Amino acid sequence: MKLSTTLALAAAASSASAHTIFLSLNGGAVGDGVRVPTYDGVRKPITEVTSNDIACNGGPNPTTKTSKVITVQAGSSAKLTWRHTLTSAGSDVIDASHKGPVMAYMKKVSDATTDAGPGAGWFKIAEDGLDSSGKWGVDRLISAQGVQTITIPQCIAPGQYLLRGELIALHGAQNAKGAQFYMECAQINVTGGSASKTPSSVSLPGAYSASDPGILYNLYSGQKTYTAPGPAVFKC
Ligand SMILES: *[C@@H]1O[C@H](CO)[C@@H](O)[C@H](O)[C@H]1NC(C)=O
Ligand SMILES: [Cu+2]
Repeated sequence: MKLSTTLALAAAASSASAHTIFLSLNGGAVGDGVRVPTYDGVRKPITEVTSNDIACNGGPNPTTKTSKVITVQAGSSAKLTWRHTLTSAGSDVIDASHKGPVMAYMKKVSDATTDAGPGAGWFKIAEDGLDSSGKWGVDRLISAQGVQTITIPQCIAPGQYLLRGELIALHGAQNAKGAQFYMECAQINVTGGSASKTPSSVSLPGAYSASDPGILYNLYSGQKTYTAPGPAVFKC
């Protein structure tokens, strides 16, 4: 390997040393049906909530297309695996300093392989913020070796959706644009949904504002509560 390449890789590794990626769904291969960044070293958190990149990443982190659409049964649990890099083990999820909520959203689409993500139609299906003992969703995600377990609502319509896993790291969120947003979108085909309820939905970008109390948030001031940004979790 050329020296310049070695130095570039070392620099990239240190700058990315605390970040995280939702890289596989239900034990599938990395990037199989999940749009992951093309290369760990250029991965940057999204900090601009009004950017289209807040939906399914991209922008500073080009994502890899995948032709796979993962079949998921409505009402079943789904497992989203988060890792520090595309090749990290389960002991390397995210730096423990990156405390904050772990969430998931869905959006009904006509073709999950081509829908870019930004725009209307997003509804929140999971949210794990701060509990009464002071533990964060990120703490629980690390304990679970990076596996976020959620339930796909039973009452939604069958068909194709984007499933967006999101983690917000709040270690710098006391400053404007200091919250770091990590997200990727999986391409899923929901089977067996009863279609008995239609979730109300929001736009991404649009649902978040830089001054939301869950985005401009001081992690170090001893606050005992936390209100995650975005809509309430949709319940059947
Ligand atoms: C989604 O599931 C339905 C019902 O099984 C099936 O007819 C359809 O072909 C599937 N679509 C994709 C893209 O997997
Ligand atoms: Cu980081």
